[in-house]
Amino acid sequence: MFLKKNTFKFLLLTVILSVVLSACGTAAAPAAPAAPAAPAAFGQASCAPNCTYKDMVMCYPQLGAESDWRTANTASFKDQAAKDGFQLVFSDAQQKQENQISAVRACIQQGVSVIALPPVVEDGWDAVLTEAKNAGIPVIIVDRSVSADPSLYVSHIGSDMKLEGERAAEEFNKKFPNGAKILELSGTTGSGAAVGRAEGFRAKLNKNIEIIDSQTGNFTRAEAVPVMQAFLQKYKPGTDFQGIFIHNDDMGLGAIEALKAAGVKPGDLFIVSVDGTRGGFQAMIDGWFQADVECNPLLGPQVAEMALKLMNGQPIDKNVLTNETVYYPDKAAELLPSRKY
Ligand code: GZL
Repeated sequence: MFLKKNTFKFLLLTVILSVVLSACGTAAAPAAPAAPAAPAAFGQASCAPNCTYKDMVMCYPQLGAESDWRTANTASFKDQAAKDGFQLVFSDAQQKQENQISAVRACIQQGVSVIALPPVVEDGWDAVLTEAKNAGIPVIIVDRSVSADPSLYVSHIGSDMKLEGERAAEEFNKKFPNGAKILELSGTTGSGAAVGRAEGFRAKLNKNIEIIDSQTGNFTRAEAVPVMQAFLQKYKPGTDFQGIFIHNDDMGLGAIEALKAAGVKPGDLFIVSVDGTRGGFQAMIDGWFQADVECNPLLGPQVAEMALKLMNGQPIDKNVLTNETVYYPDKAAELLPSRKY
């Protein structure tokens, strides 16, 4: 009897032990350490990947209100903010870089989602762009370019200013196959628009066409009047010069005022302007401009889309060029009613 009882106990113990050991043996292996979460993309917001425009605060430290082009550019951003429902922190720097830099610093302090910067000139942005980067705020350069290292901003969207200059030169090359002497009324000194247009113009202009003088009108109608008056004091229209390359329509309208006062008639000179504003179209209809190279200011929709992608941690292109063309008098009257700026 003793043997039976102990055998039973032994067998029971064996069963218990084997159940316990097998349970241990089948215990889930320790979970592998969770893979580290992918680092957030630069500029990604805490609402990612579900940010909407309601979450966006865009800083737009506009450079000024110097031209119809700039007015249309401002409206493009304000209209898009109203349409999409994002907050636009807008300021007007009155064409002074120090004012733009102060506005960017204020936006950094505010902790905006994105800074869209339309730089008045190319140089002098490294410090404030570094401050924005160190604050984790992405910068999209809008319209004109900057000379700062591209690592300091996420993207640039704007026109190919060199191509605009080349397109203007091609008009003079076609008009004056046997050569000519021309004047240049250039934009804001040191601005990416003026630098690029001047560079492209000279690169493409035939060698038998001579630029006998060039002065800046700072992209404004008012400043172009005395510049054109001074040109007319020095050079006889038609005799000393046969054409003018003007970096934007507003300066072109100022030049027309001075030309009219000096007795010059539409068509006496070959004038090529840039922007393609309503004023430029009217100058083509009236016979003053023989071509107007398009420069599109309506960048608000694209920049808003780029900014929302950044907030949601999505990649955006480093360089976005606007598609543009050249307008001519023969279509100006037909197209004028549909012009948006
Ligand atoms: C060009 C833009 C220029 C326009 C001018 O992209 O920066 O500035 O050509 C404007 O009309 O003032």
